[in-house]
Amino acid sequence: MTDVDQPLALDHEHALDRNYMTLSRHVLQQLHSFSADAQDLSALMTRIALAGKLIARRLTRAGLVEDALGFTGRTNVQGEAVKKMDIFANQVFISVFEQSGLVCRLASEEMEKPYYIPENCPVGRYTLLYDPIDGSSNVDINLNVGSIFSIRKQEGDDADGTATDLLQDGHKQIAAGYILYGPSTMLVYSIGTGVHAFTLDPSIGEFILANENIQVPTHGPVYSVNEGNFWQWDESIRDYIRYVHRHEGYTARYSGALVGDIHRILFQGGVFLYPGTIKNPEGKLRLLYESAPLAFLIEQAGGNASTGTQAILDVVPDKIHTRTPLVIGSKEDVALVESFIQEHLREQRDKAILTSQS
Ligand code: AHM
Ligand code: MG
Repeated sequence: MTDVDQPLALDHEHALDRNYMTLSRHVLQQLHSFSADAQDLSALMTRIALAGKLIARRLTRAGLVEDALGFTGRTNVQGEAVKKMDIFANQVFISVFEQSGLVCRLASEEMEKPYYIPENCPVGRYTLLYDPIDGSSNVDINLNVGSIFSIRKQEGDDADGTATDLLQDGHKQIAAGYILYGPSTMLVYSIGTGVHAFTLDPSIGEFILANENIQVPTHGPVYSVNEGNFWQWDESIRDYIRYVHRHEGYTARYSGALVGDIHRILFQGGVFLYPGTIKNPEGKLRLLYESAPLAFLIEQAGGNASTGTQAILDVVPDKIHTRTPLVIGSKEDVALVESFIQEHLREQRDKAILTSQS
């Protein structure tokens, strides 16, 4: 071997020694199977990844192209102002699942009713639930946003189009995750075999495995909450916040985009809270598109998610746009918030007993 060959040989080895694990291969590997169900899940994840790439591309050019930034002038089913990127991203998910043969229905926080793809329905056995752009108020200021997704198997033929089979608890999810549009685009998913993160390599257009079997620390320093709502909360939540103010080792982080805040907590530990307020006793976040998928993910990573009094995954919604309070993150930190809530409930019960006796 000549001296000239040597560096070339080394380069070649280095190119191969990082195992470029793609998302679709990873899904099949996780399931140890090439069964029809495994192939379906792999195909579903590949389509979600495609939606993520299309949205990421639009976001990176949002300041340069017409009609990417700002509001549409319309409000959605929850009465919130709709942004142009919300509509674009919502449509991207629909488009990538049309002609997929996999998904019969898509339900998103931007659509009042599920969207049916009739040509898929005879064979498409899955429903995709999603928040196309989570934290969309960040779009116009070029900060991170995300997409959240969840997959459920369709139960029954839903002939009357009421989608009542979606009104079931979060244990019915077979996959969930998010795409984070930050300095790089990351896709984090779980199909019930742990939590795995992929980074988009734009030069080859593939999501490449970055972190496998992520475990959320049992405790972390971060508490992530919109403290502007302090006087809107129940006293128990105010007491928890007073507690973290008075104890060392806590630090506040709040980005205005749930996906970014959860991503930080997944890797570094801590707790995210969106409690009920006087105006919205059930909080802001929607169970089927936000809280339940993230609860599925965080539990797979060894963390916890709760309404404060009930596990998020046990909550049965009464309509598809149901909201719930959310406390999610490291096990110990979620338990601490819950302990403040329990303490207040005990005090209220004791007071009620005393009043009834007097
Ligand atoms: P969106 O999906 O309509 O953007 O709303 C959800 C977002 C979350 O990403 C974020 O945590 C929260 O709303 C922020 O709300 P607030 O501004 O009330 O703190
Ligand atoms: Mg959202």
